Amino acid sequence: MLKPQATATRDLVNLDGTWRFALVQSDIEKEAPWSKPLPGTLDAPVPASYNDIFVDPAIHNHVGWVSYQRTVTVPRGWSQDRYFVRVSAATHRGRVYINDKLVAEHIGGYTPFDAEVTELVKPGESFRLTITVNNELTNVTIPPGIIEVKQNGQKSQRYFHDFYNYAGLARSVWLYSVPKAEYVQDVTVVTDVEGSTGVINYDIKTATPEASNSNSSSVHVVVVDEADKVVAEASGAKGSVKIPNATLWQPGAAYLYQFRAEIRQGGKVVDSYSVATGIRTIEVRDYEFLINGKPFYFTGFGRHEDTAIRGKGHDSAYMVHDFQLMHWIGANSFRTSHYPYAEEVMDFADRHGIVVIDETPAVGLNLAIDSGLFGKKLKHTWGPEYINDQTREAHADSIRELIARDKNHACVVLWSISNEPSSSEEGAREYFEPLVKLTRELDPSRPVCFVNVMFATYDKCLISDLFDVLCLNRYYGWYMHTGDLPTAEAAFEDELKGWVAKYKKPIVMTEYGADTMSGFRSYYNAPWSEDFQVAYYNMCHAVHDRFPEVVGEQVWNFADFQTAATHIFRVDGNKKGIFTRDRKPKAIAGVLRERWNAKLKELNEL
Ligand code: GCB
Repeated sequence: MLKPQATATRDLVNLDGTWRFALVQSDIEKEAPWSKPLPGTLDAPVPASYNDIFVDPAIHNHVGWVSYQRTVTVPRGWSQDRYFVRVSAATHRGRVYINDKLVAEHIGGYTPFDAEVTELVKPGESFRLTITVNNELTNVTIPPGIIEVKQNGQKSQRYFHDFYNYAGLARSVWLYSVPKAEYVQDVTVVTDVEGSTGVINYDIKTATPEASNSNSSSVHVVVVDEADKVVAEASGAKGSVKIPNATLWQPGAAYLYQFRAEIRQGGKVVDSYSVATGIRTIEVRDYEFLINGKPFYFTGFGRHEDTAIRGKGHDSAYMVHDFQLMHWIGANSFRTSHYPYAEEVMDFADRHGIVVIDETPAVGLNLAIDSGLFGKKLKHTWGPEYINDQTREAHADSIRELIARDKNHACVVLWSISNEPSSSEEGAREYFEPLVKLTRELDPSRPVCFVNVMFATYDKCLISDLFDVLCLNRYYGWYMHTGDLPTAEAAFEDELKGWVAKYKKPIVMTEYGADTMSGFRSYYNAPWSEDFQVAYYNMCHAVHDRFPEVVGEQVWNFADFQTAATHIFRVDGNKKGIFTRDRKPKAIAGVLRERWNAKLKELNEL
């Protein structure tokens, strides 16, 4: 799915700003918030999660629908166009109304959708745009959750993932146009390298909504380098173009060509769309992860889209600052834990040569963690009562939408289809096999992983052989052998030996970390102190360095982040950040900086 862009044949109007806002208090069909101006006096910023904007527990804790509303005018000049409202994310379910009419509904809180307006409002006219957003998570949504009704009749939301269920319109809303007669609907690029020649294999889909003169039109591609020089051209909707002496997209040294798909009619360009394309290869060979044929070592983070007040709201200042911090500390990669991030973030990673493990929102498919941590009776994850066939369909949709959105990003080197599912529980294999197959069909060009939870060790995990890379989250010294680093070290090393002996696959440590209160110092390395965090990471790194099969380390987490208030072992959120929530470094930051910059130097010298 293409991100809207302004070109000579397309326009783009940004609808961000403050919108009218109201909770839906009763039955949404009866209240019909779209049918009239919203009641009350609240305004909400877009993009932002709404939860922390207002000083009102009723809004913060609301479970159900909310409404956003504003007036939009269709530009006068759009009579030859089709036009759409594009919602970059409505978490977790969104409906779009043009005046009184429902024009789109979408489930899945972190991927975009469009609503066509063309037939409903003429150019130059205004309309009431209402977007209703629902934050409920059930056993058939991704991520899943459970809704309970309290004694007082109010709904409450439980979920099994460790980040706050921020909701609303956390990413931009747009109005955009495409040419009515024929336009570029989708572009897929897959790159390759032959000696010093870069190859872009492409597939362009066009749409001809009005049974039209498409016979007389043809598709062309033009590839332009960073100096704006045309370096290759070709004709046809499917094929490949070659770029002699291509500059490759490298981790830490990005280079992007503009791959322009054009529809031409009688020599005239009637539509064009450009995809920023980094030419690079990815390969998993034995236990190596190769980018452009060279062994790669992931340094960096599991992250969250999370800041004070905005929640998951996209913010360019935070984005640029976070990338600056990653550069400063020597991070060459991150994982979009635990959901697809804003498209702007993916574009930025492409531009700055940061490698991304791109993850679906399939997190919390695990009732064993909850039972294990709190000593509750073990409940089964896989089966009709919780994660069932319908959930798997929603999961499949989340994979389809992630790949449709992010397939052209050079930065994406690995798809992660789930974080910490209950992979050692009976039923996991039956659940995952078709999803792995689907991912490979949708994108044969990239390796696939899932992220393994600490209980599902090499002797218990039922699905690791289905994947290309072993991604392990391990908390030896924190959740296990808390504070006892010598015992933790021995246990961690033992487990890694088990994985290495059983699988000939690269291992990426996708999570390891310790909660740390910024400013708490201890002569005795007490857990929660900055000193313990340093000692903990030094222990883990000593173990990583004993295994050539470990090809990456992404610490948990980039910054402190908000979690559900019902997690009594969290005080105002998860504190495993290397940076605080407002991006101040903890003592560990300097230690990582030294280690990772040395690693990057080694990599560059290979
Ligand atoms: C995990 C989860 C992550 C949590 C983390 C923790 O294994 O993948 O979402 O935040 O542990 O800090 O407990």
